[in-house]
Amino acid sequence: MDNRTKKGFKSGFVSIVGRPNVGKSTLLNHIVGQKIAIMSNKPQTTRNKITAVYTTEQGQVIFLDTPGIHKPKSKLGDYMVAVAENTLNEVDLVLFVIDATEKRGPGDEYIIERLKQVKTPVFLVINKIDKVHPEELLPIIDDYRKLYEFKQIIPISALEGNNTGPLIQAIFDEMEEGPMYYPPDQVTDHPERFIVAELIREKVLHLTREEVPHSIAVTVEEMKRGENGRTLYIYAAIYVERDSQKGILIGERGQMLKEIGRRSRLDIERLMGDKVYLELWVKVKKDWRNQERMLRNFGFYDED
Ligand SMILES: Nc1nc2c(ncn2[C@@H]2O[C@H](COP(=O)(O)OP(=O)(O)OP(=O)(O)O)[C@@H](O)[C@H]2O)c(=O)[nH]1
Ligand SMILES: [Mg+2]
Repeated sequence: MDNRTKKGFKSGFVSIVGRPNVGKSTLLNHIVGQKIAIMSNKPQTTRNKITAVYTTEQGQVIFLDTPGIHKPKSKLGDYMVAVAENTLNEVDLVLFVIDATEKRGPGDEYIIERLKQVKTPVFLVINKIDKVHPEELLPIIDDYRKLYEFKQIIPISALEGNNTGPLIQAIFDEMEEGPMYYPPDQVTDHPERFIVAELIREKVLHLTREEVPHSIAVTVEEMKRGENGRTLYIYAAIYVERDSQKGILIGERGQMLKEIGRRSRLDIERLMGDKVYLELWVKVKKDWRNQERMLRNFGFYDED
């Protein structure tokens, strides 16, 4: 029977919010079993709202992964935080993710203040429990419970999948009967070009340090199939803010760019199931993170 007409089919929207680097994107990818959102150990990895659709017999949950909420230092930062905060009102449930290994800080308190301003129910998801002793969890739970009336408090490891089954069940329990918004085989509504650009950006995040990861943007300039229909030709540009960063990305005798290209190609081939030919350029665009026109060019602000 078509689920769309099935009685008892549940659906809803769930936003995943929290400070940078707590594991929001890792959780999203784990739930849908596919890499939709890029991940790295650098804070502020996610820059846009990333949609992932999870469909089962029980229903359909649309997860929104959001940029980590932080004190913005650029127009891009302002945009990122606004994206995350704006979801709070639009969804049926919020997952507030914290890192069990990090002390509660002003960033968490700021988020809790925002949560108090909306009526949306909130689960506290304590992530990275694979890194702490179970005894360390109780004080964390006690501490947070005093600050806000969470509907549920669920410790998990998004990386290892510990306790994520009960989390998913608790999410479904919170959803009301509703329509199937997306076809059951669809996992995201982002265009392939966006995901390809993100996968390239992820490799740069993995291979560079300090300010470089924050200073780059990636655009796919062209994506076309070869005559045999099997090979995918992709031309992409990596934008940096300074000449010195361009030097870092190209590397000695071009080794760095070659490695970024190699790793990206493997990931893109896995995603597309086709052979990929990838050509990368590095371009300098001074201070692009503060230029509205450039931000628009790179696809930020698209939604408003
Ligand atoms: N040990 C451990 N590491 C984790 C877990 N979940 C995520 N991580 C790691 O934490 C880092 C950040 O993960 P992300 O998923 O990119 O974090 P995020 O919250 O999306 O970060 P932003 O997009 O920057 O806000 C990565 O190095 C992950 O591998 C977990 O359950 N256990
Ligand atoms: Mg993220």
